[in-house]
Amino acid sequence: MTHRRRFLTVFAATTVTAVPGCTGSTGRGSASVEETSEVTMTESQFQPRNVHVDAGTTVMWTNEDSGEHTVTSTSDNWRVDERVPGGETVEHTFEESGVYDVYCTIHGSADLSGMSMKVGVGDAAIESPLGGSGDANGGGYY
Ligand SMILES: [Cu+2]
Repeated sequence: MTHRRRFLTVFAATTVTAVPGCTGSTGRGSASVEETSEVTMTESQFQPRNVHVDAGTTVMWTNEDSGEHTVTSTSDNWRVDERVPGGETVEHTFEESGVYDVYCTIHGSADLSGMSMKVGVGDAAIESPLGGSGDANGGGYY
């Protein structure tokens, strides 16, 4: 008879975008995917903007600017909204394969324009890497 808590928030990734093959670069140097767990927030942009890590890896975001940024999720597979004051670092461990979209609520937007990035984990490949500063789909500051 109890209907409470029928709709629990799902935090873990339930949809895995598994694409065989490597998380390739498209050939455009500014839109490549880098194998690294270390991301900096520099001049109001994530560097690099597309990273890939193995499942279970802890990704660290270090704010090298003096002003505040945020690490905010905008894909359905996780829920994070963390303030990162200048000089500080936040981290998140990605246990599940998937592509996780991130933006800064101050300098970017949820459509991944402005300050934004993608994290590919495990078997999941980033199919459309975000461009570097100056590209049509990236770099614009808000
Ligand atoms: Cu920011």
